[in-house]
Amino acid sequence: MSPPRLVLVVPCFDEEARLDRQAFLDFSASRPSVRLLFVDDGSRDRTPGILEGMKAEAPDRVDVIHLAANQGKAQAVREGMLAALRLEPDLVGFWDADLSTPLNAIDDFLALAAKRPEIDIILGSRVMLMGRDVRREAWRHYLGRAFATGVSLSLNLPVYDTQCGAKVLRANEATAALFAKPFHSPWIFDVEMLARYLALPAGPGAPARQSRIYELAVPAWHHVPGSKLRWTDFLRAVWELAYIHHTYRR
Ligand SMILES: Nc1nc2c(ncn2[C@@H]2O[C@H](COP(=O)(O)OP(=O)(O)O)[C@@H](O)[C@H]2O)c(=O)[nH]1
Ligand SMILES: [Mg+2]
Repeated sequence: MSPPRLVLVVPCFDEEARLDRQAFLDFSASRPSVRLLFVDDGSRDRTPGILEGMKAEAPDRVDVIHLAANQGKAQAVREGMLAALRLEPDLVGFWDADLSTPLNAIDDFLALAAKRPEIDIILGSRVMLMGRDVRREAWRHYLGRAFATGVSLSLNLPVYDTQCGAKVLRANEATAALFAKPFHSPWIFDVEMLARYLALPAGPGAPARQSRIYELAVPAWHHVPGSKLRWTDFLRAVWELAYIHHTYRR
């Protein structure tokens, strides 16, 4: 069997009520070059059984990893990405289980990765542009804008949205380095991942790291109820941003 072109990691914590198993199975049947790798993050509900059922239905397209205890999204994604890289695909990525970003958006990521070989990191970005269908809760949108501005200043990076749960990376040494060690910022590991990437040497003759990150405005993004995030988490995120700035930028 040839290695998959993309391994997509889907972290799942207590997702029995939200997981649209059929949407994932239909998607994987229609994209043979994509392999789905679910990480059950110590779920206490029926998520583990649902994931095993999906794997039984599509054993060559679906993998499942079970973490014994809940570790949080950062570590669940990290474990998934390390396992994904071991399959030696061209691309690895992670995607929120609630499908706030619909799976068919993957085609835009694949097209961009093919067209721009120098790009290492493609960040899904929730921008309300005409012709896109981006529906966010107002309070999260505005807090998110304020936070993104903080990230932008702190990393000195013109980034619009670091927190969209849809990201694809080229599988290479640089990407492996991003996930080699556990993240220190469980709430905004996406930002820490970018800070780690920017801190890597560019390599002789290679374009600057910053120019190898691309934000892709997703065609659709819908707020899905059931998020465990509260507005107080914004304060934790700000604290973690200060940590990241201190550790990686100074
Ligand atoms: N909240 C939360 N999500 C987790 C955890 N571990 C994995 N996840 C997954 O992370 C993704 C995002 O979760 P969600 O609650 O929708 O966060 P939000 O979209 O940022 O509000 C989902 O795929 C979750 O199943 C965890 O410990 N807590
Ligand atoms: Mg969500």
